Amino acid sequence: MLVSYQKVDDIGVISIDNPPVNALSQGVRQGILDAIKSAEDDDIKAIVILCEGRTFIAGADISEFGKPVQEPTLPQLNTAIESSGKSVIAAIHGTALGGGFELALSCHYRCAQASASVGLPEVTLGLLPGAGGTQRVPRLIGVKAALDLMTTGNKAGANEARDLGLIDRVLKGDLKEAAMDYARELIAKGAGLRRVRDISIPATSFGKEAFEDYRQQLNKRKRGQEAPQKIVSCVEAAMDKPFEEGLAYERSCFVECVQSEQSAALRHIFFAERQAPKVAGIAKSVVPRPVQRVGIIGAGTMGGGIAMSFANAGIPVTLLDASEEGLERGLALIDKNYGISVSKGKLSEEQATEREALISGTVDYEELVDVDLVIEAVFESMDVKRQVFSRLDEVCKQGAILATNTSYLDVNEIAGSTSRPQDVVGLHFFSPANVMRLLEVVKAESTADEVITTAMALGKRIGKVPVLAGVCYGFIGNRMLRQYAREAQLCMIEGAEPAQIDGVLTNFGMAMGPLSVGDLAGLDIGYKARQALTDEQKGDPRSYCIADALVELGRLGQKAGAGYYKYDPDTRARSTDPVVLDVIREQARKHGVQRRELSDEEILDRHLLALINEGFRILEEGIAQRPGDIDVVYVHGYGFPSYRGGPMFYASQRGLGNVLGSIEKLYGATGEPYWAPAPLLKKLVASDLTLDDWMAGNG
Ligand code: T1G
Repeated sequence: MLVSYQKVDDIGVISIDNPPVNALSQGVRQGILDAIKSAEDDDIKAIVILCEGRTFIAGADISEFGKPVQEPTLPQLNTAIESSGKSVIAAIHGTALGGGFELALSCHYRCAQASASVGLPEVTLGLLPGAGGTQRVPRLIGVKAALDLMTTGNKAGANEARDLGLIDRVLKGDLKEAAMDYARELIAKGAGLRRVRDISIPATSFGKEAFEDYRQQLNKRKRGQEAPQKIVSCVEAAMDKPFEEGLAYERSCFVECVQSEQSAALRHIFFAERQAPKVAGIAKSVVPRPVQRVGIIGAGTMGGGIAMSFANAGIPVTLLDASEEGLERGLALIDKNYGISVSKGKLSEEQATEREALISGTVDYEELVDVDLVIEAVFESMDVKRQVFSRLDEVCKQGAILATNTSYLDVNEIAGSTSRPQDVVGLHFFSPANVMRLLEVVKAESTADEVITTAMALGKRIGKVPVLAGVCYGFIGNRMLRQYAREAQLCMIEGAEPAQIDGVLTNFGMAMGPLSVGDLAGLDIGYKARQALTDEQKGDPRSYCIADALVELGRLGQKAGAGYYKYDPDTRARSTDPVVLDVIREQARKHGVQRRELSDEEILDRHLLALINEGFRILEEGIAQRPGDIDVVYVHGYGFPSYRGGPMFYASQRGLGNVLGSIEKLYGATGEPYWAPAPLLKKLVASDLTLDDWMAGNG
């Protein structure tokens, strides 16, 4: 039964039971409406609405979007609740989000368990609160607080929500009992019907110029996104228009958002993130191994960041380094990072201390005998890694998982240096590892299903988005990045300046342009890696000659104050450097490249199509399970704009025929093998199939 109604003394109790998160499906909306009508006719004095299971309503049912709207709509339901002749009290536990919290706002009173939180995260789905949230919230807590709540999508804990005025009472003890007591209290004092819609917003509280300033801030904070700006307009309407007109305006803006490409993309990412950790072909009976203690080899930047990821999840970590000074340096960096989090207000002193205390250091492998998982994060050299793994093989207990953080080396070869290849897996974190959410879980030939299941569960437990990858050079993300980075180099030597290339990609929505990323990571990393390769392995010299020339000039990137750009020593602001333009022209001359004007469109297309073409190859080879996995990799590991859904979703929205045609043009113009269209792309276009068709087994 999705919704039940029962009379308890003089209180009607409406209980919702729609696992897993009590989403407001059509059946739930109808059930609540029917229950409200039943309660109207009962001789009761108040109505309590609460939910079974883990949480109060977590929002509209996102899976219904894109389908025909079925009545009663949520705004209709909320109007019925607010117009009720009986006081309606929302009793909140877990997370009351989106339409769930909007339903609570249409109630006359709201109470919540101290552990509960409330929020309007619609903006993270490219939407806006479309069931009265933009009209009721500013009436309850004022314009500025309402704008902050809705444009960030952040949750507010019960106490903060009460202090803001979003809820009236923080409950103690059992939810239902405490909510019933609160209802009786309201009845006893004749609290009556308190409709949020009747509250007016002081006209002087937020002027036109304040709204304009807020819009400017959003242009920076939420660059390129449509929904945040619409939220501002809806809140402005709450000030300027009568409630019903404000609701109607909100509804029209909401419908525009639901139909927008940005919202389709963000909803795709929402579900793709939750799909990614599910591994096809592994039986549900395979349960994760317990992981209570973790060891990490290598106290460098990556090892330290990984250690923090586990400590942040409350998992004790033993951090091992080859030398005392290496270990000290690593622990000092961890301490510094926690200090920064505290100074930024992201963590309290005690939280930071508690987490840091979970990380202990050692130079002795014998201290790893009891760990359930070890993650190696040493220098990217196969010899070094093989030595580390054979040592771990000697020391670690049976059943311990031995993981490598390598970003492109062959995990099969690493596994081969142990007597237990079934326990070896790749856990590829992204720098800074305590911040970036992506975790590539690399399954080698012998990796046991149980190890993969454990890695996926652990990835979620430490707040990452785990994605399964097969073994190849660069797995999913770095393999695609090589194609993308090549195009940046070729566009540069053919005629574009670094600022134009980075400008085109950041205007598209990338967090950073490819050349700025190079300067951030350090140009010497690629340079050193290339020294170990033959000319044949290095590929087209035009794709690295500029980088090599800059490194040989000592321009290693941000850390050297100069790379593709020069950096202000104080502000680290980036600016074009004529020296670099001379280097580019010199390398073009040296390699016989006739420079020309490149359009922004050409630059953008070449970068995106390079990612997409490689993505199709990765799918075809089974290196990634699904297109959505590739999208999650690029959004959470490489700064691809989530409101464009990732490279493969973008390709689908653009149309695979259009994508193929554009790639074929590049192939025709260059004759380069990497522009040969991926066979899977050609096959889908030839059969007029989409990637969804292919995933459904029709391709
Ligand atoms: N609709 C449908 N399914 C949902 C859902 C939703 N709103 N929220 C979660 N699920 C599914 C999810 O796909 C997964 O399914 C399972 O529930 C567990 O989720 C009119 C229009 C509530 C904090 O944005 O933030 O209301 O993979 O793995 O980590 O203004 O889910 O098990 O098959 O995330 O414990 C606004 C979205 C909607 C909240 C729980 N609401 N959800 O986190 O579990 S728009 C949201 C969450 C709206 C109104 C507008 C989280 C959670 P499966 P999970 P979790």
